Amino acid sequence: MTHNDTGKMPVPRDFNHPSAWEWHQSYGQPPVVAPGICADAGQIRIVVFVNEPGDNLIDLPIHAACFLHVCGNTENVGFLGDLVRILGVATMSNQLSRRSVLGALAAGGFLAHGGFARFGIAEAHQPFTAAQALEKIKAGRKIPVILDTDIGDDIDDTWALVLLLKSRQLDVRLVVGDNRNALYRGKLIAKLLEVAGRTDIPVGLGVGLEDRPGRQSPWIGDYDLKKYPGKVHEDGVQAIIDTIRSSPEPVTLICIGPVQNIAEVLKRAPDVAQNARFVGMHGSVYKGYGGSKEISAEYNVKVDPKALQAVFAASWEVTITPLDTCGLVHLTGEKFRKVYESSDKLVRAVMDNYQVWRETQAKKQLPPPERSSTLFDTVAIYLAQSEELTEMETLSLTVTDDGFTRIDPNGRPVRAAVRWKDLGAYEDWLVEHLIS
Ligand SMILES: [Ca+2]
Repeated sequence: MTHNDTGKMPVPRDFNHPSAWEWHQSYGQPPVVAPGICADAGQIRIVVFVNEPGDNLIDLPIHAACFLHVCGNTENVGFLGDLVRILGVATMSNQLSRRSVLGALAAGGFLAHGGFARFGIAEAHQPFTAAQALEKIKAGRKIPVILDTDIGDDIDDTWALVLLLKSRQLDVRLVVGDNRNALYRGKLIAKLLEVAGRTDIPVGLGVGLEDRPGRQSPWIGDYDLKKYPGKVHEDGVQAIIDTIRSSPEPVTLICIGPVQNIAEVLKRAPDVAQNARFVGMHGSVYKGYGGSKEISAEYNVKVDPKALQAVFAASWEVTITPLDTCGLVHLTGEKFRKVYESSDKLVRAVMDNYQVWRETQAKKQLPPPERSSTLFDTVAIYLAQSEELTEMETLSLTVTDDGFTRIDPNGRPVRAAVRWKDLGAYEDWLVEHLIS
């Protein structure tokens, strides 16, 4: 053991549980890594590899600052029981399954017993939090953000991108198209950035370089992405990685699509979770579509549940607007009219796209709209810069394979905007920011 800088607490840099050797004897094969706790590169891990490294490795954050990597099966319950005991969870059943051990750790048994401080490890990586980001904004500073968007399907992403470009608090470093059909989405993003006069913002092409027509194709017309005056990254996933890695201050990743890009980011570069926080429009916690009492398999989750599972397994802070809040946002009456009649060129672009989108939906000319569609994604843009109008709850959530975000003691902590304090005030905020 060594001592940390304060000299007060022993730091078990390479702490091996005494039963590692016994385990080795019992099972006849050496562990790939001796079970125990190690600290490296500012990242603390509990590492347990049992026989099949890589085969069924699962990553489960038991605390935003920690990873638990377990590779093995329920034959190793005795060993896992030892691990649980050294972590201070004394009353576990002998019939431990891997899942129950993980669940017990995740549910706070580990942290409640002192967590890593129990072992004198104090220098764990601390994730970038919403509180820190909002503090910077309150102090009058902009925060760097990346937008990952499936713009070009539902129209709310177009509203969200324009809202983002209007923000005086958010410094947009990159916009990447999500959910495949990357060339179609890239053209739409680039043309909107040209309208905004913001070709300083790079465009990234996400996973799936197809160029299929979409509902906003008539607005894109014959726009040539090669002529975009700014930078176009053909590998948008790598652009996200590079932007986060090279940012001197942590990045807020705003995700308003099914996050296949982000799953790929985390696969290639799990370290980015240490310099970013995740703010997404995802899921359904207490309410479903249209405020229904039945929760829904929300679209951004259902398209690719495994992608959001990867996001939830990463060690960053996760904040979401589920349908509970974002699914209630529409502009009607005078509020809609203010936007509809605005002469601002970006708002005109939104309205032109809205008209095209409505026509492609209905296959016929419609009368001028009286109201917006549901503006789900705008709420993620809002949450990246303010939480004053929403009630936030930190819930233990799991992404199920059928696309639900369920409250589950085996889940991970997620900050969710579960209710509006004042929906009308949000609608006013939205209109004012759009037409400003
Ligand atoms: Ca979207």
